[in-house]
Amino acid sequence: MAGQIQNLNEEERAHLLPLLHSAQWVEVVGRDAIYKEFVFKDFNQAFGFMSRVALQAEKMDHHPEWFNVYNKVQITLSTHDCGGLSQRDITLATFIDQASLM
Ligand code: HBI
Repeated sequence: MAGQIQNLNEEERAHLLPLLHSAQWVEVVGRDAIYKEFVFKDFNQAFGFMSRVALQAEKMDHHPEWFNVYNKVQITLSTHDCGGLSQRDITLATFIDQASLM
């Protein structure tokens, strides 16, 4: 990836975190990351969702930390390259929310 990845600054956080919270993303305790749990009807729905997210993550070179059992998918987003939250996490979180509704 070209260019340095910047941590979200205070102004960006003040603007973006309330929007994420209203979409049920929460901040991870002890780590600069966001987390959300998705529950689907069954494993097929969960895995279809994961497939959509996987393809987008690969395009972005930005991969979720995630855990799946049956119909449940738990996702943590953070940018290792800057040791915390960046705009990439926000962009992927927005895509993930849309993919969960398909
Ligand atoms: N995915 N979520 C996330 N965060 C990263 O910093 C990241 C990634 N996928 C690939 C990637 N970084 C590469 O740039 C290398 O650091 C592996």
